[in-house]
Amino acid sequence: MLHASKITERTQHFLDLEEQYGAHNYHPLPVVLNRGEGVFLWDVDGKRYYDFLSGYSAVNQGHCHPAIIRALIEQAQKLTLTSRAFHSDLLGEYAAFITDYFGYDKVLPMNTGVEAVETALKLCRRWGYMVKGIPENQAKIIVCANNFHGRTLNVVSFSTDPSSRTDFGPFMPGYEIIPYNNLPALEKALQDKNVAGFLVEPIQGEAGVMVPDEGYLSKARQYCEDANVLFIADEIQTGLARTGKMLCCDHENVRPDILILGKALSGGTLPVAAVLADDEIMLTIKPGEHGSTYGGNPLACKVAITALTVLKEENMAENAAAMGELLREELAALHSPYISTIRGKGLLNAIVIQHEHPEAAWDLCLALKDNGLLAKPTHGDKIRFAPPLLITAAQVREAVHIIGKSLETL
Ligand code: IF1
Repeated sequence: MLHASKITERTQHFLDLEEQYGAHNYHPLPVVLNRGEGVFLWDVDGKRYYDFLSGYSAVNQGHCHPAIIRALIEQAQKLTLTSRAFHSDLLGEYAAFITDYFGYDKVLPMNTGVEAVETALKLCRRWGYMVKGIPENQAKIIVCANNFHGRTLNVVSFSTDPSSRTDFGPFMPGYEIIPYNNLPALEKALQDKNVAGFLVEPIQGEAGVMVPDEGYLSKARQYCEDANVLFIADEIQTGLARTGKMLCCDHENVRPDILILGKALSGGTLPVAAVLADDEIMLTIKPGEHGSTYGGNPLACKVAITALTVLKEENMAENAAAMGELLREELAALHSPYISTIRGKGLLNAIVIQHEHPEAAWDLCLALKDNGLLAKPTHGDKIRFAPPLLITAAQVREAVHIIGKSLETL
């Protein structure tokens, strides 16, 4: 252990409760938070932190954004859920708003990101059978190695991460895994006439913010079009201004056939996800063939309209682009011997730690915590730096100062 982190009695009390009564399905940093505002979080001892994880990009608009919270409170006092057995006055308004916002015929509203991914995969298979004419149960969907699309059994069926898959079998068939950022591999896989779709993250977040080569997305999209295969973009983490454009696909003017959104669609208030597509795809699912209890609930609709509105009104994509440049420049200027790589787009960034001590990235995150900044390693030696998109230049500089000071403890 390179860094003995300080844990107060109050913090330890909450850690012990979780340890005793909560499933051990996470290994969080030893910090207990009870307040968030903008780029900041506070712990139970009143200590303030820069949030450099943003709820894995669910809090792009900043913690407890006033307009989003106001919409949440107002709607929560009127009507929260009708189920889809009946109509509400907000689903139609939201559907018109979000389809205009992203330029698609229709939206299928869901809750968590993985539900939206499952929905997109079902739509893709339906389109494959009903429109492309693939023989029944022969549809294939191409995915990339080192993907992260969620944790349901179907989705982990095509994960290449042992910790997501081991001892969860048997797995769902019909998926072909190819290397990410590899056009020849995609071109080869697309020769199979039973391929219905290609599911891809425009940047692989969990893999450690792997940014593909310039042109990868646009050429992949073109190859799919030529092969009559649906290009499905999982923008759950990269979308909603995080990478400096409203969608990461916008950097290459790529319009996915199926667009998957989640996380910041609610500004971090409640689970809201969405699948957008045109009629030829969306109408392959008929009434009663798919849905969920909370999908499209009026509370989620109201919050999502506001969450999307503030992204544009507060120019968060432009700020993410500018602040991301500044962050990467300032990190490079540290000239730290322990940072081997700095990469990212907009405010989705990661550094790769090089140090003989295998726990160095974790220990650095403990030092960052003690110095007032929260971040967490992904896959061992990579640390994601993804603050809320309203961060200012002065705050970026202060955060990098904290990172520099913390690196010295290594
Ligand atoms: C965890 C990772 C990030 C996602 C993409 C779908 C989903 C996610 C590109 C599913 C969710 C979350 C899940 C959360 C941690 C976080 C994560 F580390 F797991 F991989 F961000 F990189 N597509 N990502 O990133 O959305 O069902 O969770 O709403 O499971 O630990 P969800």
